[in-house]
Order: sequence, then structure tokens, then C-alpha cells
Amino acid sequence: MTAKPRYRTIFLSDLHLGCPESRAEEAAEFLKHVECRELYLVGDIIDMWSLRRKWVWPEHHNRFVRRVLKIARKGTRVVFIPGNHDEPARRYAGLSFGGIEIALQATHITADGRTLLIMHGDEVDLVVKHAPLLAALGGWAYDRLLKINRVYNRLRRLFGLKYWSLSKYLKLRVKSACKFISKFEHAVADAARRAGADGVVCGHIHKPEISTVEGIAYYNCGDWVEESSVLVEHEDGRMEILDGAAEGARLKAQRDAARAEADAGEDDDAESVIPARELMAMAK
Ligand SMILES: [Mn+2]
Repeated sequence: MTAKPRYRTIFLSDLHLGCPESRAEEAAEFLKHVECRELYLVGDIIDMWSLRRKWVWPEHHNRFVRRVLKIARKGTRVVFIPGNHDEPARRYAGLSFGGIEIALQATHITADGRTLLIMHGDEVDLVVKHAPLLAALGGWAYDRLLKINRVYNRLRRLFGLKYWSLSKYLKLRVKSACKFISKFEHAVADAARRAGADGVVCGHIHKPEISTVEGIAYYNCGDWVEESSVLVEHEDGRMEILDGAAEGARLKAQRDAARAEADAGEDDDAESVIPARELMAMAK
């Protein structure tokens, strides 16, 4: 049987379990066919805002949860960085459940020795919205705004405000959306620089991306609603974004084919038993 592809690290964000649009089934399938040393769940894994409006929890959403628990049980380090949609989980930062560590942010060292700050990205929402004002006010306002931001998102959630969707926004106002993405990228890259990191891994805006922003490596995991993107670190530290759904389907087909071949191989052995017996009879 073919061995599972092994990655050093897998980063995945914005699955939005609890939303009917979540591609949880495909995400679970992908994780089933790969192995990794560390798995980072980079926020908005469970959409508590959506669950609060309407309880949607199909069986395949459980399948994803069970898969992650199994991965943790088998020895992979699993770290969950809650996002704004699973913000209530932030209260449990520092604890671990079923082998899954919960943290507000994390630091990951790549195989080639780079330090990456891992954050969901909603932390910079207000910074993004008020970038020109901040530039004028400086570092003091920045730190203040990060704190206000947490309260702001909590209020939005409490009042059941619909979460702002980048993809919908893109369809309406392309130019503003591009400007927004660029501001977001700069804001999280800035957060990484302040933390003394060489790069940042985030999610939040549902736009998978690998780039460099003012000398800081920028990695966005994308999402599993509109897309099915997953960020992986290879054994040599090289980072890549995969189409997780396509990759999962490909690996499943490969495994099924290998199994079918193994079964056929057994049949061949069964047939060969007969001539062997005849040979033995002849030898007597
Ligand atoms: Mn988010």
C-alpha cells in the first residue's frame, strides 16, 4: 500500500463548521490521507455566530472533529487558534482538550529556521479600517485599537450582526476589496514584525496567499467555504498552498486503486497454489 504523504506542518483555517456551506467533509477526507507532525487550526473552525442564528450540524461536521481528535491521539501536535467566529474558545487559551492545545496566537519555527507568528487575523480588523488615522497617531493608538477590536467583534457577535464576507464584497466593489486585502496583509505583517517574527500565518479574509509584504513572509491559509485551501510546510521548510479537496480526492483514488491491486495480487497467489501442489505431488 502506498504511504501517506507526510508534511512537517499543516495549517488550515476558516472551515466554518455550523455553516451549511462548510466543506467539512472534504477537509476530513484530506486529513485522513495525509500525515503531519503539527497541525494548526488557524481560527473560524467552528462558526458560533452562525450556530447562534440557526443550529446546523450535519454528521460530516462531526466527522471532521473526530478526525482532528484522532490525529491528536496518534501523536501529532494540534494547536487551535480561535478566530472571531469561534471567539468564545479564546477564554480557554492555555488549556488543552482531547489533546488539542488552545492558544490566542502561536509561534512556529520552520525547518529552515524562520519564525512565524500564527494568528487568525481579526485582531487587526480595526487597524485595517482606520489605517490612515493610525499612521498619524502611531504605536500607542495601535496597541489601544487592538484591545478595542476584541470588544468590537464581541459586540458584533452578541448583536447577531452578519459577518462581513470578502467574497461577497469582491463581487460588489473590486477596487475597495483590493485595497482592503492589501491593508490587511500589511497590518498582519506589521504584527509579525512587532513580535520579532520573520513571517505570519493567518486566515480570516478567505483568500489563500503566499507572498512577501515589506520583507515579512505572508501566508494566508484561505478557507473551506468558497475554496478548499490548505497551507503545508514540507520537510525542508518550503511552504505551499494545496487545493485540499482535490488533493484528498486524488489520494483517496490512489489508495482505492492500490487496494484493488493488492486484492488482485492475492488472487494471483491463490492460483499459484495449485501448480505448487502439483509440483509437490510430482516430487513424491
Ligand atoms: Mn475570521
